[in-house]
Amino acid sequence: MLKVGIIGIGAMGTAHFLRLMNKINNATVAAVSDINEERARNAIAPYPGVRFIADPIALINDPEVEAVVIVSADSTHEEFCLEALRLKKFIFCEKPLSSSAAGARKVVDAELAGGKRLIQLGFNRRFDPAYGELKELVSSGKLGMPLMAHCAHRNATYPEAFDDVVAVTGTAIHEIDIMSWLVGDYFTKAQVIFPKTSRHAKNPNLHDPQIVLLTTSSGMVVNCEIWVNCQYAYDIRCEVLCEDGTATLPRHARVEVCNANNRSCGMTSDGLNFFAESYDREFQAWVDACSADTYCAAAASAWDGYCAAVTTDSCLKSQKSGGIESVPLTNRPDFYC
Ligand code: ISE
Repeated sequence: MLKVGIIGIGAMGTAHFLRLMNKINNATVAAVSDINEERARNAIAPYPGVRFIADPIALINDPEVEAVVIVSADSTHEEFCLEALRLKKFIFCEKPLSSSAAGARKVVDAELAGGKRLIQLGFNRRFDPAYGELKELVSSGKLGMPLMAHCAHRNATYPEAFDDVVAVTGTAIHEIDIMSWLVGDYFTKAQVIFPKTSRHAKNPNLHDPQIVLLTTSSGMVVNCEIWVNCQYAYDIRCEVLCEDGTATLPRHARVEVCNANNRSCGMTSDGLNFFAESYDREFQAWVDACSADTYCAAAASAWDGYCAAVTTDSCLKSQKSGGIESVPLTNRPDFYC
């Protein structure tokens, strides 16, 4: 039974906590840490065996904690990864690996220096069955070479504190990772374009929607619409245009209702619910890998987190310049191949 410590028990941390306690085989949560003690104590109250440890560094160092799940604020991921790496503990870190490419590189270098792959990054869509099917089809070559892709990432609403930076490092980063994984290529150019902004964008430093235009090393172009206050639901779209046809992510697996001259289909505003199956699968894969003292090859690594961070840095640059920015990626070390 793998004993896990969780840092950060907000909405996503609580969902992961409940998942580990109730759904995932061969794992249990030994302790949690959060800046909001009351929130953490409420979450663990039904589970008397779980301890609250106020200091996240103390949680990572706790002898009972064999593996660490990092779901705290994005700006803390780097520090907690570095501490867990120092102690050679297994890590599940939510994206982003760090708020900057330089920070992500530090984590990669620390993992390389330790000589063992310990980090699994929470790019959950790699475990989503529909994305899996899309990747299989595109890689099979049955539709010919992929030429371009249209993606849309829509959140019903976004917290007021979130701005253009988070729209890229917290939201567009999912599109960046999944599309690079889907077509097996990395991005060399990035540009961000601001259309008209919705009145629902509450933060004056948020342009909403925005278009992130990415070009892969082989010349494929991926356009991603990032619209985080679309109001109507959580909606993720992806259409890959290949030489001999197109492949599209199914819109939803909900029952369609026809009634009173109307055809409708329910949607959800909750991304955790939308991708629930992928989260379950990524956590089971992580626990199985840790228990076998190895890493899950199907999951995103620290290197993937670094590639995504280099790409988001270029997007942030483009938000300011308005131009096309290069994505300065270096070769993947053999350690991550
Ligand atoms: C959030 O951090 C996520 O990971 C969600 O999947 C995404 O839809 C949302 O925009 C992010 O803020």
